[in-house]
Amino acid sequence: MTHRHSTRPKTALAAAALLAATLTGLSAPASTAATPAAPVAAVAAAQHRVLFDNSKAETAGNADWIISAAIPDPLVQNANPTTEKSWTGALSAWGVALQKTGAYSLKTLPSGSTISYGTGAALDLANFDTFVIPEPNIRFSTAEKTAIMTFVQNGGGLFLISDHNASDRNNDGWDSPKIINDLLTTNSVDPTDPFGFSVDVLNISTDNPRAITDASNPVLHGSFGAVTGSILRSGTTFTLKPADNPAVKGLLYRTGYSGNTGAFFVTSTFGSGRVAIWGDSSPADDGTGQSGNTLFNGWDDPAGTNAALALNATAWLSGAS
Ligand SMILES: [Ca+2]
Ligand SMILES: [Ca+2]
Ligand SMILES: [Ca+2]
Repeated sequence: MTHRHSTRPKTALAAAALLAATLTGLSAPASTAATPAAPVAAVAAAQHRVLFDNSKAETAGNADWIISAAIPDPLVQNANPTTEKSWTGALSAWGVALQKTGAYSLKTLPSGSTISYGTGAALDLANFDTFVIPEPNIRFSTAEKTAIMTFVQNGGGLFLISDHNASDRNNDGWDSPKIINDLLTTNSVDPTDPFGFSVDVLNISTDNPRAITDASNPVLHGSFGAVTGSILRSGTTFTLKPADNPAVKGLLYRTGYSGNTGAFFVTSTFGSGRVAIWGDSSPADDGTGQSGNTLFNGWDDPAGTNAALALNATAWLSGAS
């Protein structure tokens, strides 16, 4: 499906920038070429655009699901991050790992924003390849549901993370399982399980879900490493509904489950876009973030290969694999 990116002007722009960088490099004196060339090269290579959502109370309670406290642009906090602590947020390990490849451009949709598609705004979904919604805690509006679904239908990548039942961190009556199921059943584009799964309304205390065996799967075997398992620490699972969308595929399962029940990480396609969903926010938690939050390092937990799973999935959603 990489064809969906070939028609976008960014490819030509990136090629032009690369050519410009090459020409600059050729003409620059050897004594000064190394230092100034680095940021130019990074810009030229940044072709996968990922937007992380923070418009749905993703930092409520003990959640701190942001890649950086600098919003919308994490580079304002540190333009050349070296470790997850270069950026502040419990998802900073995720963001920094992508940034360090030089192949990603990352932004965060600020609190108070409206998710849009096709408005021409700088943070409109049409300007991104992938949209990550890490445990939403506010229900999407009708217009936002249309925007998300149309974005995916037209080739966008959507990465959803659900937490467990009764995880309403901002006490507005809506938690992430309920919010995601609402998206899947009441939207103007396709309200009948468009991606072929639904979120189970469960609170599973602990498990270490394992990956299926599929040597050719780009999420389980991607450029960020092999995925063998993940961790579940108060989370949920998914029920697959291939009759609604045969593209749905369970990649990791809760212990004792397989087939259409108990899936912990699921991928699918819709229109020309791609979708991934994870059944817990804990695996992406890198254990450090803004003060006042109780965080745990799931990202590096040896009981899972959570970094590889998050990063490979982001790459696949973005058309990078
Ligand atoms: Ca809520
Ligand atoms: Ca959890
Ligand atoms: Ca962090």
